[in-house]
Amino acid sequence: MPGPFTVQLSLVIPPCFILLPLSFILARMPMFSKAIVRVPGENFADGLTSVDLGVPDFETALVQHRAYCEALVRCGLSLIELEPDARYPDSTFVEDTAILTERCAVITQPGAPSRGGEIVSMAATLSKYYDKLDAVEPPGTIDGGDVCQIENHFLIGISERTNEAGARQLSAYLGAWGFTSSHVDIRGTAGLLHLKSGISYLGENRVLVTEALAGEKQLEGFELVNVPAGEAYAANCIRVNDHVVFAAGFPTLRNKLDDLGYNVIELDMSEFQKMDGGLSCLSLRF
Ligand code: CIR
Repeated sequence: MPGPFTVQLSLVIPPCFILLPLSFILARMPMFSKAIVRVPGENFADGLTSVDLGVPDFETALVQHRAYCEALVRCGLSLIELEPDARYPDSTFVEDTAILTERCAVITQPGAPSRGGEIVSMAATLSKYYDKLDAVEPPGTIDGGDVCQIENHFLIGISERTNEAGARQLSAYLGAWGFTSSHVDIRGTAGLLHLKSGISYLGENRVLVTEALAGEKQLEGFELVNVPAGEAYAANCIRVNDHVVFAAGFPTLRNKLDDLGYNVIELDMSEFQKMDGGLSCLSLRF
């Protein structure tokens, strides 16, 4: 029989908090043990892009992707490597197809029609690692690139790819697992495909941010590391356990990270940049 104390607790604390171990509730940077990656297919250059940097070279993209995979292994991750999928030229950008956390997994609803089918194989893969998969449904759309986890809080960008309905669905799923979230409208911010094109969480209460997003109210209270003008592409980097994986060719920001004491692994991303892809979008880490 539950005593009066138990009854009182369940009245004031949402059930998800009662079920979650204390370690989940304490703020901390998630530690990752695995990453899902997908080798680019030969028709990678047929994917979507909004930049005018030329056509990517497939062989070079393969070399860069291999180096990316090796970097994740160096960070302590074991890789789940998916086969190229020629039906979806953008499918190497696996991050957009799911939101993975240490508690739950949500299949997205990619905002670009040509990418919608990518979620099918991702759901099949993730079902091997998560007991239950939530999924954002139409008319909601959401790309993983718009979702930035900051400890137990998620910033969700409303963008050309992610609409309000999709963001609301994701917030509801995350809320059920004890996470909080808030939405950031980036539709008026030039040059940002996704929220994480302009922001990365480094851990230690520190956010890397481009000038365009630096005044964002949701970032008050964080230590902001400002991305210099001309190095905006490097704002998309990933903290993976004890390392920060970072795009090569952005020396001012690289020096700042060194000065802050991060263990930086630099990678050449030129061929992915030509297709609007950043470092985070080439993997799903969990
Ligand atoms: C696209 O436009 O969907 C791809 N060419 C690039 C996606 C990059 N994804 C990401 O930054 N999360």
